[in-house]
Amino acid sequence: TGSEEQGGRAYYVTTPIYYVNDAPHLGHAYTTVAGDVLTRWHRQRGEKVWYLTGTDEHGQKIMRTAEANGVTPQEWADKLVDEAWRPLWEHLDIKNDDFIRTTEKRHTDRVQEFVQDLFDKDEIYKGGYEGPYCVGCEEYKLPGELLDGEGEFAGLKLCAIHKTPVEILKEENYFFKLSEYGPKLLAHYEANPGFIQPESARNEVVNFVRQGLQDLSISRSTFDWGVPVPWDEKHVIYVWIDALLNYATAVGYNENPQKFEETFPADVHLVGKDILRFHAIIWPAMLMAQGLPLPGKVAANGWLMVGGEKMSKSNLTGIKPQDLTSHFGVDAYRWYFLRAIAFGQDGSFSWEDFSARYTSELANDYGNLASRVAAMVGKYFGGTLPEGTSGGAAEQAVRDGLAKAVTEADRKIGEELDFQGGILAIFDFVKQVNGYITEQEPWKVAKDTSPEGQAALATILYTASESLRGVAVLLNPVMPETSQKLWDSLGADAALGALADQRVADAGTWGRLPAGTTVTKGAVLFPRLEEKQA
Ligand code: ME8
Repeated sequence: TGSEEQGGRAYYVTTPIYYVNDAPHLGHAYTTVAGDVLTRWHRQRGEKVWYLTGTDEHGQKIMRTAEANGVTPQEWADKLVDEAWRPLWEHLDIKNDDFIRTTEKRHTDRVQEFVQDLFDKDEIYKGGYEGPYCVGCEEYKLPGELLDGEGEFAGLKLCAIHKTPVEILKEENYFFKLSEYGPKLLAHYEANPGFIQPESARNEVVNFVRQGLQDLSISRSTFDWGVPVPWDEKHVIYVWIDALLNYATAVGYNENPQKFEETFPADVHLVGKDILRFHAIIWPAMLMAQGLPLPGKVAANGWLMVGGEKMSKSNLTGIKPQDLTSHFGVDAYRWYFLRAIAFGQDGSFSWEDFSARYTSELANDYGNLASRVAAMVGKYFGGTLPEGTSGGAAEQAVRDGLAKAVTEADRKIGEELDFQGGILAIFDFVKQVNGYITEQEPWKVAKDTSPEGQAALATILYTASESLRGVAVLLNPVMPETSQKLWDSLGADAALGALADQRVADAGTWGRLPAGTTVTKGAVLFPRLEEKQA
C-alpha cells in the first residue's frame, strides 16, 4: 500500500487557523475533529492526504490580550500554542500533517511577497476608510449589520456576533480591488454548485455578492502587531489577509514548487459559518487576482450553541473539551458531536444527551456486541475463530448489510461531509448484527452437539466476527483507539496486518478475516460511566 502514497496530488484539508487570544473550546475542537475524521477516512482509502491546522497570531485582538496579561504578543502566542493548542490536538488524537503559525518566517516572508505581487499588478491602491469595526471579528461592519445596544451599551452600536460595541475606525489604508471580482465569483459559484456547502451557506454568500462588493482595506496603521506592508512599513497587513494566506504558505507557496503543485489548492476548507465570507468571497478573489487555482470546497459547519447563543470564549459553558474526555473518553468525544449534530447545522450540546447516547449506542449497541461475540468464540471454540460455512439467507442479509454500510459511509463521510449520516449507516449495521445474533440464538444452537449443530454455531460466530472486522475498519477514522482494541480482540493483526493499512474498498469484502485467528475478550470498549461529578 506504500506505493500509492508516493507522488501525485494530495487530498488537502484545512481547519481555520484559530486565534490564540485564549485556549481552545468545544467549538474549535468540533471543526478540528471533523477535519481529522475526514482526512483519516481518505487515508484509509489509500489516498495521499495533507491535513493542516494552525494558529492566527497577529492583529489587535491578540495584541490587546497580551497587553492585558503584561507580556508581548509573541510571548503570549508562544505560551498559548505550547500550553493549550498543540496539547489539545494531541489529546484528541488529531493527526495533522503540519501546524502553521502566522508568526513563523516561512509564513510572513511569503505573505509579504504575495501582497507585493498584488500591489505590482495594480490590484491594490491607497485610499481612506471610516467605518464601524469589531475587534472580536477583526472586521469592518456595514451599518445595517449592527445591533442597537441596551443597558450598559445603551446608545452604542453592537456587533451582531459578539454583542459588544464596535469602534469607529478612520484610517488611510491600502485597498484590494475586491469590488471587481463580484461577477467572476458569481460565475464560479454558478459553475461549481458544490463550492460552498451547505446550501444555506451558499445562498447567503450568493445573495451577499449579488448586492455588490466593496473594495477591501488590507492594511492597518494604528498598531504594529502584524506583517509589515513591504512597500510602506508604517502599515501592517490586515490580519485576515495574513491569515487566509496560511493555506498557501504552509504548502510551499513561492518556496517549494513541487510541494505546492502536489497540494494546493485545498480540496476542502472547513470553516465555521461565522467566517464563511472570508473563505468564500475574499480568499477566492485573492487567488483569482494572482491567477492561482481556487479550492474545491468551502464547507461551513454550524454553531455549537449554549442556551440559544453561539458557544464562544465570552459565552462559555464552563465545560472544556478535557472535562468531557475525562468523563466519556477521547473516542466517544470525537464521535458524539459528529453523531449528534447534522454537519452544517447548529446544534445544542447537553451532558444528558451525551450520556444517553453513550450508554445506548456506544456501550450497549456497539461495545456489548463486540464483547458478547468475543466471549462466545472463547466459550464455544476456545478462542479460535471457527470456519464459517456459507450459511443461508440470514447470513446473506448480514453480508449485504456490511456492503451497504461501506458504500453509504464512504459516500457520506468521504464525499458529502455528512458525518452524521455516515456514522448512522455504520451503526445501523451494528444494530443489524445485534438483531442477527438475537434471532439466531447461538447459546441455544450450542446445545446441539451434532456436527450440523456445531457448523451452524460456527457460521453464526464467524458471521458476527467478520462483521466486526468491517465495523472496526469503518469506525477507525472516527474512534481510532476503540477500533484498535476491537482489531486486537479479533486477532486480526496477525492475519490482515495493521488496522491503518486496511482499505475502505476492502472493508465490505466478505471473508477477509480468516478462520483460526485468536479471539480474546480484550479491553472493554466503552466502560460504564461514572456518576457525573458535581
Ligand atoms: O475566526 N461552534 O479564529 P477563531 C462551532 N482566526 N464552531 C465553532 C464555534 C462554535 N460555537 N466557535 C468556534 C478565527 N468555532 C480566525 C480564522 S482562518 C484563515 C482564520 C470554530 O479562533 C469554527 O470553525 O475565532 C470557527 O470558524 C472557528 O472556530 C473560529 O475560530
